[in-house]
Amino acid sequence: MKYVFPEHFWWGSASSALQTEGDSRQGGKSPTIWDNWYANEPWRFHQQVGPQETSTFYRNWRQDIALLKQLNHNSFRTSLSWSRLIPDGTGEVNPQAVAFYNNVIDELLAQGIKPFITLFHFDMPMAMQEKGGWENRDVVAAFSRYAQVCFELFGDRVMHWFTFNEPIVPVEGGYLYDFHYPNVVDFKRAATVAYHTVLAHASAVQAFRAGLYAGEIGIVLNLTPSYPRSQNPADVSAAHHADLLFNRSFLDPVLRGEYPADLVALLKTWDQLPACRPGDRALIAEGKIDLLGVNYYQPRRVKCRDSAVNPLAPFMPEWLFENYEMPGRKMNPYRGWEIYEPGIYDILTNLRVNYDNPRCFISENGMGVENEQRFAENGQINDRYRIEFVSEHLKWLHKGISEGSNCLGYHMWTFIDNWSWCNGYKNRYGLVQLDLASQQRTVKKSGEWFAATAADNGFN
Ligand code: BGP
Repeated sequence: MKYVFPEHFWWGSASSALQTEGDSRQGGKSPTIWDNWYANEPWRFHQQVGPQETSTFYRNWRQDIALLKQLNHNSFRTSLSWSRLIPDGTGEVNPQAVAFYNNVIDELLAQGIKPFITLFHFDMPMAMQEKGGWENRDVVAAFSRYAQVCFELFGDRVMHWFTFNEPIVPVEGGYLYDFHYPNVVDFKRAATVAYHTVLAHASAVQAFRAGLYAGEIGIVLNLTPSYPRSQNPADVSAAHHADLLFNRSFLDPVLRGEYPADLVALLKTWDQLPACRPGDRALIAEGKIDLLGVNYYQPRRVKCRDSAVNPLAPFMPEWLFENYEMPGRKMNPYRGWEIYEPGIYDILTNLRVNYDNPRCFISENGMGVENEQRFAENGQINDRYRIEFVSEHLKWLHKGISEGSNCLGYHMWTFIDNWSWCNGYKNRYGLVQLDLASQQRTVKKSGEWFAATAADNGFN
């Protein structure tokens, strides 16, 4: 069977500023939380390099955009760096950064590649974190002003904007599970950070609408379908709670313009509601988007708790459910994440049935692999596992579209092996192999496969 995708389908990949630009202290850029974390806490990452070691897109942008063209991309998402554009977070705009991003956007357009631009991809300027980061409501206004600066500078050419990439990740990593800066474990602070992120998103959307810019604005969410262990009501309720906390806490505000009533009731019950102000509701209602980016890597499998919680311990999501490893599940043997291709179809179906079928696209999907060099044949990585991973996901995506889902494209994570937040270069995701030391780029087999698929708008 041939899987043919709709006309004008977006084929491309995603990346982010900090993971690719390098030169993290050059060109007038100020440090982000990540630059500082790696500089100050190397004991956490003893074998890893920090974000200064990348494919150096800051200097290699022309060469890399030529490679995107070679891979038949018609669209490409990357982020702007707040700390490069406005080094102190709120003040003067850095002309060197403006020149760099103008070059990137103009070159993408010259090559027939639509620039999809994210405003914030995990990289909080240190200057803003010192003021409390997303815990401080003032950062909402600072972000909104940064967004307006970007719309003014680049809005004549960028037609697809995204306020945030995976806003739940800094909440989980930084305020719940201790794998991101600032390494706090406190649910109430996590809820405040999530709430302020939603307000920051809505303020940016409001400014975009007020400025009458061309094009559209959205957000990129990592949606993890939550599957219960069984249809037993306790397991189903556990899955519902996981969905509320990790998907719907962002999905409902941006698609429906309001929080789910049962999430609000849940947080009230546990005395975990963040502080709200008059006018917040109206602002959140203005944050409804034009386009949803869906990042999908793996599902969440949950069950009800087997044991009672300690009522004296601080509240955590795990009071409401437990994660569970489904026996016989298919694993990515090179990364440790479950592979469940129908999940992509379930997400699309949920959006179609329960959210009025929004315009959406798959904004990240991909397979991280350790020690990928072992699959090299005649100097090229023969990553047939990645081709299988992508084609199997695309089949389920195709099914979703054929049933009416309004999915407009598929972007892979990622174009070139890149630096990752907690893993450095351990897990490689690229369609193009990067030799970090020599900076040499070599297209992998999956890159050739992807280029052919994009050119044919489908595959057999
Ligand atoms: C997503 C992020 C990306 C990227 C990817 C792979 O959550 O948006 O920035 O890092 O995951 O994850 P990792 O590099 O941790 O394997």
